[in-house]
Amino acid sequence: MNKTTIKVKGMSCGHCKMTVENALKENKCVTDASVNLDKGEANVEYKDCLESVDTLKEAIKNAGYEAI
Ligand SMILES: [Cu+2]
Repeated sequence: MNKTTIKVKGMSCGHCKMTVENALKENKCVTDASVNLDKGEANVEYKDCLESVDTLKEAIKNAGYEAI
């Protein structure tokens, strides 16, 4: 299992947290996604089938937040 932490800008409440987590989990290679609102980070676990972490950043952007 692979893990990565992505900095996410623009999240402010539980709704944002859910939106970002669900956007990440829509990727079938993602096995777990949890957002830390205080740190402004998303911790993601994913399988080898994920082509690139950029795919996850794109999903966050499409959900309306900024991935760094
Ligand atoms: Cu919010």
